[in-house]
Amino acid sequence: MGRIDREQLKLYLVTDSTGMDEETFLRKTEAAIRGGATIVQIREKEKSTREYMELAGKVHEITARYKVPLIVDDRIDVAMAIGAEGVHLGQSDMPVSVARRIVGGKMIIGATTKTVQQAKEAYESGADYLGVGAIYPTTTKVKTVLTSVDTLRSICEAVPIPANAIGGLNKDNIQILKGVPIAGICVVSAIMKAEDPEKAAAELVAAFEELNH
Ligand code: TZP
Ligand code: MG
Repeated sequence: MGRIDREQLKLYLVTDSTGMDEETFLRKTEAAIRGGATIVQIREKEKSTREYMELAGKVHEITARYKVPLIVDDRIDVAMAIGAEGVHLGQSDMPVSVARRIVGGKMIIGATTKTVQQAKEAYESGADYLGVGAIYPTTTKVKTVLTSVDTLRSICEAVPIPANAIGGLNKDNIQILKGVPIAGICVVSAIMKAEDPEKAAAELVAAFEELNH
């Protein structure tokens, strides 16, 4: 069996604690899981290593209760330290091949890829899933360029591992992905900035399932 099932990628929450106190952040994250988030990535760009570890540990306590995998953005050390299920690596992070050598065969590795060549390389290096985007412009702090839906489709068709779309996605605009063989959608703001993250997550799951009818 693989390290991750396609179904587990259906609604991929990427967290962002910016502008929230910790209690609110943890409450929103848990609400999103109750609403249907199938996997969670903790993504922190400003925190010290110690702070990142501590917050990731708290998120892991929540995700473990719901049997949802926790992925740590950027940092294999933090992921290993807290016993997270996985790590997510971008094109400026540690190469997937090196990370795979360090973390061993059990940990999930996700990779951000924007071209078919990057996708093939990530797959051949041991990545388990891909994140592709940004599909739409995003308000989340990230260094990224837009990726076309055509490129997303080509990536899905070029590699046997599942790929998710990311970037500016919400329940009202994912129709653009209809017919593209993605495993799921990754969202930050559509859940983290929602008044009711549980409802937001449930609506995103419904909208995604609608795409596949
Ligand atoms: N990578 C590409 S776009 C993005 C990342 C991390 C941010 C997506 O955030 P949002 O709020 O769902 O647009
Ligand atoms: Mg990164």
